[in-house]
Amino acid sequence: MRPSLNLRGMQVYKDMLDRDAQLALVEDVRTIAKQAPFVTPVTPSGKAMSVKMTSAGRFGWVTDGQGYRYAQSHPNGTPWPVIPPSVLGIWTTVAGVDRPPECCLVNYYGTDAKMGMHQDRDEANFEMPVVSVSLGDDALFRVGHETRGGKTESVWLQSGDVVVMGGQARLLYHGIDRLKPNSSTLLAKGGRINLTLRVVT
Ligand code: MD6
Ligand code: FE
Repeated sequence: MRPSLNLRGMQVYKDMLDRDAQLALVEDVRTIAKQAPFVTPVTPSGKAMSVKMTSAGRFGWVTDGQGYRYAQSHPNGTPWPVIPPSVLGIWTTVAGVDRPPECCLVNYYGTDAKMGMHQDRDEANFEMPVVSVSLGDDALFRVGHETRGGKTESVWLQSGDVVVMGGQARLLYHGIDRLKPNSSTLLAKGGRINLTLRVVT
């Protein structure tokens, strides 16, 4: 499979997942959230983030008074659910590496949610890419440089799109500026789900 678009080295596979595959993933997310409910993360400065988060896999992403980190259990004490086979299949198709993902972070964006510009740099091996899957409403994805600031480029990510952030692009700053409300009928209550897959160790 070839990416349909390259944004500063980020490979974007437009429309990789058809409607049935997207609906199956939403069901998988519901199953994950039953065991590991969504929580509102709090930044180290004490602000609530606008997205809600949960995880699957050996590691999940948690925030607490000490900041952000990977943890082997949900804040409620239970281990994270396993990463669904459907999600592992996406990784195998596009990641191009011989290790499976150890974390599937699940972000839910309500209509007004966004994510500030950030780097994904809490993993041990930057030769391992990050793969992201978009479900639901369109989202404006902005990509910059390895340091903050400078000229940026943006693309609207749509339901079924998959992004691979690897190689030279692995440490680029990126974020979600805003959603386009009601642009998708996938989620009955609207909003967007983003899955990000990572090798952590
Ligand atoms: C999002 N994505 O699409 C936020 N990170 O909601 C990310 O932060 C991201 O899309 C690493 C690699 C790809 C991504
Ligand atoms: Fe990210």
